[in-house]
Formats: sequence, C-alpha cells, structure tokens
Amino acid sequence: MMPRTVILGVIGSDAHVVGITILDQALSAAGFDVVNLGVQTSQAEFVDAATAHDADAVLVSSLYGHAEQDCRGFHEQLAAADLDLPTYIGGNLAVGQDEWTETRRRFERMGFTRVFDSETEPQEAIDALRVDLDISTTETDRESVPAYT
Ligand code: B12
Repeated sequence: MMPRTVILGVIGSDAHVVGITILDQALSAAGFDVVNLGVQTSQAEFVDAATAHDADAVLVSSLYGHAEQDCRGFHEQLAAADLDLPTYIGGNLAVGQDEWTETRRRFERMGFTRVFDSETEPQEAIDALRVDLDISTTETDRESVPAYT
C-alpha cells in the first residue's frame, strides 16, 4: 500500500502549535506521509502544498477563534486548483456560545468533509481518514467511525 499524503497546518494568524504537533506524530506513526506546514499558514500555502505533494487529504487546525474568517473561500481555492480531496478542520471552532451542532454544520456548509471539536483524539482523525481514503483495516477498526455520506 502506498503511503497516503496529508497536508497539515494551522490556518490564518493562529500560532497554537501543540495540537498539530501531536496530530503530526500520531498520523506519522499510523503510516501517513505528513506535510506539516506549521502555524500561521495561508490558504494559498495549503493549496500549493496539496498540489505540490499530490495530497490525499488536507487537515486544517484552528484554535484562536477566527476559523470561519480564515477559511472563507478556501474550498473555492481548492476547486480552482482542481483539488478534489477530503478536507478536515478541527480545534476550537465555536464562536461565542454557539452549539457544537450548529458550528459543525456551518463548517460543513463551507465545504469541509469532517469537522472535529477540541476534544478530538488523534485516533478519531486517523479512523476517519482510513474510511474516507478507503484504506483497508480490520472490520472492527472500520466500525469505529461512520462512513461519510
Ligand atoms: C497554550 C495556549 C496558548 C499559547 C500557544 C503556544 C503555542 N506556541 O502553541 C499562547 C500563550 C501563545 C496563546 C496565545 C493566544 N491564545 Co491561546 N491557548 C492556549 C491553550 C491554553 C492551550 C492550547 C493547547 O496547546 N492545547 C493542547 C493541544 C494538544 O490541544 P489542541 O490545541 O486543542 O489540539 C487538539 C484538538 O483540538 C484537536 N485538533 C486541533 N486541530 C485539529 C485539526 C484537525 C483536522 C483535527 C482532526 C483535530 C484537531 O486535536 C489536537 C490534539 O488532540 C488554550 C486553551 C485550551 N485549554 O485549549 C488557549 C486558547 C486556544 N487560546 C485562546 C486565545 C484567545 C489566544 C490568543 C488570541 C490570546 C490573545 N488575546 O493574545 C492568542 C493567539 C495568538 C495567536 N496568534 O495564535 C483561546 C481561543 C478562544 C476561542 N477559540 O474562542 C483559548 C481556547 C483559551 C480561552 N479559553 O480563551 N495561547
């Protein structure tokens, strides 16, 4: 099986690095090729890296509360670059007192394939990638996350 390449980074002016460091380690240990763009990554940098590395998925992190602004137009940029791949976003995405369900829906409407909250364990993202990228595992592993419809 060819290793799958995932682009990982913290979008916008956000400088919170601990979350993506942990995700990078967990994804690498699980066999993914991780291109870690680090903190304060622009939309264009995500798009360019996904193109350059022929990426299988893009994982966006945002902790500081400006995820919605920072991601506006992101999926249009991906489409303009002819990139059709799963996009995940995670971290601290809620604005004010928003319900999580509402927050998740908002980011799904923006085009993200999956939306994760700040309680997310790296294994959840790994399980989701295995489903979305059709990476075969045992049936038991597959049951831990629902297929995206
Ligand atoms: C440490 C910290 C800082 C440090 C960051 C140091 C560094 N270089 O990383 C410093 C002091 C610099 C900082 C600054 C600021 N911070 Co700060 N910070 C934190 C704090 C205390 C911990 C973050 C952390 O490292 N957590 C540990 C890691 C392991 O967890 P994590 O980041 O949540 O990541 C996990 C999950 O979220 C998830 N995940 C994250 N991304 C993704 C992506 C995908 C695709 C998936 C699947 C999962 C996933 O998986 C990760 C691993 O389990 C949090 C509060 C908190 N307890 O979360 C506030 C917090 C994130 N900060 C906050 C704020 C407001 C700021 C500042 C704006 C403060 C200011 N006014 O200056 C600045 C922003 C500066 C900037 N440009 O980014 C707020 C954000 C509020 C919001 N989102 O609504 C928080 C929540 C504190 C609060 N309660 O108010 N901060």
